[in-house]
Parts: sequence; C-alpha cells; structure tokens
Amino acid sequence: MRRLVCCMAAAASLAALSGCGLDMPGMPDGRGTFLVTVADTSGLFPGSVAGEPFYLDSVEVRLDSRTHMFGAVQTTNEAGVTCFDHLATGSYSVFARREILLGSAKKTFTGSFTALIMGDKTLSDTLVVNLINSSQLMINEIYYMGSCASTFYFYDQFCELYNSSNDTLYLDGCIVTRQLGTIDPEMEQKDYVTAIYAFQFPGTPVTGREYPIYPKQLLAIAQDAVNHSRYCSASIDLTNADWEFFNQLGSDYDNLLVPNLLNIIPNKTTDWMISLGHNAVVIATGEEYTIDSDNHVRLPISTVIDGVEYSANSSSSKELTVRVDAGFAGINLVKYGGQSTERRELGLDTNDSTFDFWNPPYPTPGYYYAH
Ligand SMILES: [Ca+2]
Ligand SMILES: [Ca+2]
Ligand SMILES: [Ca+2]
Repeated sequence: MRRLVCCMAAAASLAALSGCGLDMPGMPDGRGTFLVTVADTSGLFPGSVAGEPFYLDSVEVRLDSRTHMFGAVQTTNEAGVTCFDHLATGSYSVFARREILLGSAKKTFTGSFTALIMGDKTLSDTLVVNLINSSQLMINEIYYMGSCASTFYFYDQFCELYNSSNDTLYLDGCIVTRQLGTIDPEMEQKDYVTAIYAFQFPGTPVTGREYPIYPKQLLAIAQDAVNHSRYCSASIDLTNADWEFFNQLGSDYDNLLVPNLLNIIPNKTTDWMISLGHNAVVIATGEEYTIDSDNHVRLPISTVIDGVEYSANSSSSKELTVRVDAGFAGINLVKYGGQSTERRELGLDTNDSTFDFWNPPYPTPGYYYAH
C-alpha cells in the first residue's frame, strides 16, 4: 500500500494505466475503458489521516452491467487503481471490498456506485469505501421464486432475519411486510414507505423483551411452516421454521408448533405471499404505523430497520426508496427455478442490495449458504 499525497501523482498513475494492460474482462464488442481508484478517508488504515484520501491496494473491485449480462472482478494496484476495458456501452455497478485487521478484529470496508460507459470513452472515477456497520438486525435471505412450475407452487416462500450484532435483540412488535409494488414518482419526498401486507410479531414494540434473536442467529419466517416437499418434490421442509406468517382473518394454515406473526390490516385475508418477479420486503420496529384509505400500511422511514427490494431485471424502476435500499436483490433469478437470494456475506449491509445479495442455488432457511 502506498499513500499518494497529491492529486498529480494519482493522475499520473491513471494516465499510465490508460489502455489497461490488465486482464481483459471479455466483452469483444465494447470499446469503453473504466479506471476505478479506491480510497478511504476514515483514517483507520495504518499510515492514513482522517479526512484525507488514502489510496488502497489489494481491493477487490466488481463491475456488473446493469443493462446486459456481464460481470468482472479485478484488484487494485499499489496506487489504488484498477482498470476495466473492452466495455460495451451501458450502465454499470461498481463495488469495492477490502478487509483489514484492526487490533484482533477483522473489519470490512465496502463502497459502490453506478457509472455510464459510452462508446470508446475512458471514464475515471474514485470510489470511497466505508467501514461496514454490522451491529444490527437485517433481512438476510428472501426465498420467493417457488420451486414447481408445473403446479405454480410458491407457498414455500420465507424471509430470514439475522442479528449481526454481539447483543441479543428483541423482535417484540416488529412488523414484516410485503411492500406495495407501484412506481411512485413522489416516493423520495415521502417520509414513509407503503406496505400491501403487514404481519407483526407479538409483544410490545421497542421495549418488549419476550422474543429474542440472539447474536449471530439466523431466523426463518415461513409463509406456511409445512413440509413443502410433500407437495412439490423440489421444495423444502419448513416445519422447523422459527416463525410463521398467519393471517387470522383468512383461511390460512396454522402449524400450532410454530409461533405466528399476525396480519395487522383490517379486512385483509391474504397470507404473506410476495411477488415472484419484483417486490420489496421491509422490517420495521412496529412502534408507529397508520392504515391509509386504500387499506395500505404506512410505516415511517424512521421506524424501518431494514428493507430489501428484489427484481430479476436490474434496470427495473425502483419501488422502494433508495434511502432504504439503493439496488435490487435477485437479479436474473428465474420463476420457479428454486434459487434464492441471500446476503453475499453475513452482516454485510450497505443498503444497496445489488451489492449485498447474491443468488445461491437453493434456499437456506435458518442457515447460511457457505461459499
Ligand atoms: Ca401462512
Ligand atoms: Ca403457527
Ligand atoms: Ca439462509
């Protein structure tokens, strides 16, 4: 690692890299070049100063197209620079990740942005990474694709939560939703998010201490806690799910051995069924919400603990504010393909699901896909 003290030095190193000479990512039709410089300003790296850019070597940088099927991974050099070339015109997501040992603790720094590559232009940009804050409750996995196309079987959907902190947290009164799947042009001006279905853990929000999730615990909430492989051989057994969505107003199945989250919307009889295409799931503290005139639930963003939007198509229009999730999980997933979407790394939450999630080949309720 070498700290560059002036911009001139950085510019010179960028110029030296023009035309790359690094590994080709393999897009023969493309002529664009993208120089990515990765820097930290936290002052946490040995030899760095807080507030000043410190260029990082050995950073894994991922480039994923948002407009066509393409992905490449490269590593920054001693000047903190890496180069992708032979790129086709289009929109790309850039993700950087670097681990260091601080004392005895392994810390992970990440950062991401999107960029537009046009024609044969060379684009240069600097990506500033930030330390992952992993002391929280988060959505770790959403399995929504279903497993049997022949019978349109998707009753095996589940949502998995993870406590990435070192403290026991409590789920009392927490709400888990299916978000309203519409494009709202005024979404970014609103201080709430809107759910079409909402289910709540028992207990008192915020202050309740009856329903723990222990440090590093993964907890699965099943649409229905049954052995789905009896109805679809490619499906999974969810009889051991930790919790179950149960709509007491409908004709929902209730596994009496698995505790329930109950529907909170008047006259709503539907189970927690989420879209197989494009949708979002939010968890909120449950301390405050209102029901609007369309019988939808408005959750103040200040009460949102985590939210994940998923879509097979990375160029979909956002339905969940970028203040909760800037990207999409589940990109390229196929309906009834039996694949799931899960965090790339336990506790990795940058609020950009395009970066935070990948698609393991099968669902892992209550455990993590080792990869
Ligand atoms: Ca149910
Ligand atoms: Ca039950
Ligand atoms: Ca899992």
